[in-house]
Amino acid sequence: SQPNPAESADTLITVPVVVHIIHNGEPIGTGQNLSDEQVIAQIEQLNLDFSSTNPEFSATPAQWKPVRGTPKIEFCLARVDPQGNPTTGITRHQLQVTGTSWTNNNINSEIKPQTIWDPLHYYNVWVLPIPGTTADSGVVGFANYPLPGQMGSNTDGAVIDYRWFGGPGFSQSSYRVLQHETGHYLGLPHPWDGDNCYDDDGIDDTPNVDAPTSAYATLDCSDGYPQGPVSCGNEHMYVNHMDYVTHNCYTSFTQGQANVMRAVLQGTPSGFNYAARTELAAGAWSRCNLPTHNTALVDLDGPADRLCSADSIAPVLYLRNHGTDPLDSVRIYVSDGSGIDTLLWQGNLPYGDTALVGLPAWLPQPGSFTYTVWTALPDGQPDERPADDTIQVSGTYVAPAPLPFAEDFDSPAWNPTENGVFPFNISGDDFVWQYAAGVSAWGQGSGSAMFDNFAGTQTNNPYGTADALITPV
Ligand SMILES: [Ca+2]
Ligand SMILES: [Ca+2]
Ligand SMILES: [Ca+2]
Ligand SMILES: [Zn+2]
Repeated sequence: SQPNPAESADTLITVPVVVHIIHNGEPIGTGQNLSDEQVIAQIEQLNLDFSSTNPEFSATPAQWKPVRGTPKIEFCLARVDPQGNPTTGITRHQLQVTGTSWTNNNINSEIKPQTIWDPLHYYNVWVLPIPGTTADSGVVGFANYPLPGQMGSNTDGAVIDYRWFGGPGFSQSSYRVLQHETGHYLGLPHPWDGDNCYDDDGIDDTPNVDAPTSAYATLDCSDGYPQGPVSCGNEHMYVNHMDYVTHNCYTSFTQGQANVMRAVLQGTPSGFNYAARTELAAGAWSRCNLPTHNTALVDLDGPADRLCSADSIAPVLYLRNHGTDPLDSVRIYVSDGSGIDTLLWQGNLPYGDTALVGLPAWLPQPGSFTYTVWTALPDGQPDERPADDTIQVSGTYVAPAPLPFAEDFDSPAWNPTENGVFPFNISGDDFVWQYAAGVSAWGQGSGSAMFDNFAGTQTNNPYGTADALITPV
């Protein structure tokens, strides 16, 4: 059994954010003058990814699951500005961005100094058109490390191109640039830091590589996670937020990265020559617009993606309070598709704490299943961030069979599971064991199980990948 990286005893660290929208006079919601809703959606996605409640987290490929981690950092749009006035945490400035590239422009010289809020107490994020960048390519964001001299200066923060900023339901090119730049802002280098195999990022659990994944391959993770390219003898951990990869491939940070970011905010970064961003987190509640009622489902132990046990399962749910009001009660719903169990959890859970909730014993039926848990009405109130209220596990249950067990693969019905045998695509690529009609084995029988090693390409049927036939014994 693996530790639950989504759960950790670490306290939830809060960071106030101000988003500066730089525009040319367009109406709000038009062009680079992004709507409040789009900004809020991006901050929500940032919070899902920094609390490991994003839906992709549990899909992190098996070889990286043991090191994926949870920063446990909550970003909140400011509710008071540096002068003490109420605010939405979103400012709008009509200012012209000039220049020819991401390094030759007026962003650091004019835009930032004219608009920045006290950088020791607010994480400043500027959303604007970066010169030379388009919706398809270019430098889509940049940020400074927490280095002495840069931290607290009038350029301290992150810049994101407005075409690469938003959330699900909006039409940006990606909503994962802010996560990457926030990683830099909190001290994370790229995994390929140094551009060779001799220097690395100073973090033990990120594989040492010599270039971004995008320099080796254009991956697509819309239909599973392919094998990553290899450099310096290591497979690229392309699902990591600090890599460059197609945006639908990101799932997680590592625990080593989470530790560095937390250390920067708690004032004890080691191994890096960083200053500490302690004032950012200290007393953040007084500057922050945090949800009052918000539960998050951070993990689910029990229903795995392949099950071969005849015993019933006792699933355990990890429920975290992300609302400022201590959580006294919440409704929990459980379904495997054949009905809904309803529970009322009651207790007293402070902001940021996690409760382990035992769910009703579950005996899966043979075949594929989808097991879903969701919550509603924390303290009887609507949940203010519904995106983290559901957790779902899909898989296949094989009823154990007695010995001796036989399967001749003659009938197409074996695939899947005439007798409980089914193909399992371990590597998630395009090729699996299949039924081959009319192909006998040494003249015996009329069908076979066949794996086509010669079809496909290095991308969709790569060397070195594994596929399994699962039997019920
Ligand atoms: Ca490393
Ligand atoms: Ca919620
Ligand atoms: Ca395969
Ligand atoms: Zn970067």
